[in-house]
Amino acid sequence: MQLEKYKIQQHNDDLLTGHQRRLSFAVSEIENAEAIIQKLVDFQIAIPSWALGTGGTRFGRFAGGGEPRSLEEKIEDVGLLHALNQASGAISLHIPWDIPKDAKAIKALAAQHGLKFDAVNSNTFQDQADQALSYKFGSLQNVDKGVRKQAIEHNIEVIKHGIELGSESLTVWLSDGSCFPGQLNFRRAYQNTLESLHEIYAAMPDNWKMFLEYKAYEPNFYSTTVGDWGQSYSYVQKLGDRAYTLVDLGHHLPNANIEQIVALLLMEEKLGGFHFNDSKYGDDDLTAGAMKPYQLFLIFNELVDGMDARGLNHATDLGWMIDASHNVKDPLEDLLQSVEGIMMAYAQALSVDRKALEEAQAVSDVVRCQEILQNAFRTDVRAIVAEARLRAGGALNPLGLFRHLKVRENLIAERGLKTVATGL
Ligand code: LRH
Ligand code: MN
Repeated sequence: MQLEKYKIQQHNDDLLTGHQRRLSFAVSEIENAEAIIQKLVDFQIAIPSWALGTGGTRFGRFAGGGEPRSLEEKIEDVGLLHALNQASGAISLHIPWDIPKDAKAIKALAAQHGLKFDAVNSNTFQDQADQALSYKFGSLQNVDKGVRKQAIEHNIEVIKHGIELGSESLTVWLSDGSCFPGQLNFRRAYQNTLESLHEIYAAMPDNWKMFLEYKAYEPNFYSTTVGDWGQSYSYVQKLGDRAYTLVDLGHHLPNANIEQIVALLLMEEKLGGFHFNDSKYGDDDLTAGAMKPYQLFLIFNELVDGMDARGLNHATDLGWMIDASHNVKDPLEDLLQSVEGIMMAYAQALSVDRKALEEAQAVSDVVRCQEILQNAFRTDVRAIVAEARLRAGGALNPLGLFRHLKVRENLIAERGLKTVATGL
């Protein structure tokens, strides 16, 4: 469904007066508002190609209708999100769920929608119909050298698809691990995995990055071979300068201090990027900022501090991606909310009075430190985030316009109720 510019203009005209009132108050409250708005305009979050349909669990899946039936329709849907919020300017593909049949045509279609291709994701956690050897007992860790070879070749295949689309990074998430004590020799599993990752790393073009995503558990329920930030860090240290750790917010054990992990990986120059989502219990893949918005703010607080300490370009030097699954929400509405949640956390982190915080930390004035952080977290930055959208040509209220234009109803009319998108 194409979204005409005049419809966004009309929507913004109706909301402008209220917006300007809220904006002038926010600007009066936030010292560096102008600089923050510019940073927000530049900040783009990649949308996962595997999260444009209804997700499910082993207990059931409740399809919402109008889901994309092809990669072309997925690009149209991400294009629509980007037209609404001007902050979703990239799509992250998962192979083989989204193999481009004609890469040139797909790249051109994405460009028409103002979209680039972010990291491509390999998949050695499922057996494909035409696959010779099973990944039941793992892929890169597998005791069978033939299985490891098959998995390495798949990753190299994924890199080839990425090169054709203009992507410059590969995300490797391995479900590899074990379900019972004694099932696995941890040292051999580590060595097999490292040896295999070396072959994949060597196959990447010189300007590519490898993101090694860790996860505490699921689908294995006793050990995971890339199970936490320390293990991922240990691999990427050995692999080379262009191997980094990827932090999926849902991949930690309960109460893990993710913002501290982020601060250390960034300091060690081994933080590659994120899969943003939220969770209360496990890898729930819920809307970013829906459960723990303060944690998301604290993570961005460490990101802004750590990136500025190294003079990094906020918009381009790390991989900003969403990884979510939608069991009860409309997939596109959920993604609009996730982008908004991330942009607000980033804007609040940019508004932190860093000089005052450093002075308070230097004298261990714990109370003042909290006051400074929570003042930023309690600052309403919604008008600032909306202003960035407005300046970039987006809608002041993306979700409101999405509903006003009856986008889902139109997609159901166009695609039908029973269509199922590839992915999770
Ligand atoms: C694993 C994960 C990984 C993807 C998959 C879709 O839980 O986060 O990033 O490959 O979800
Ligand atoms: Mn992920």
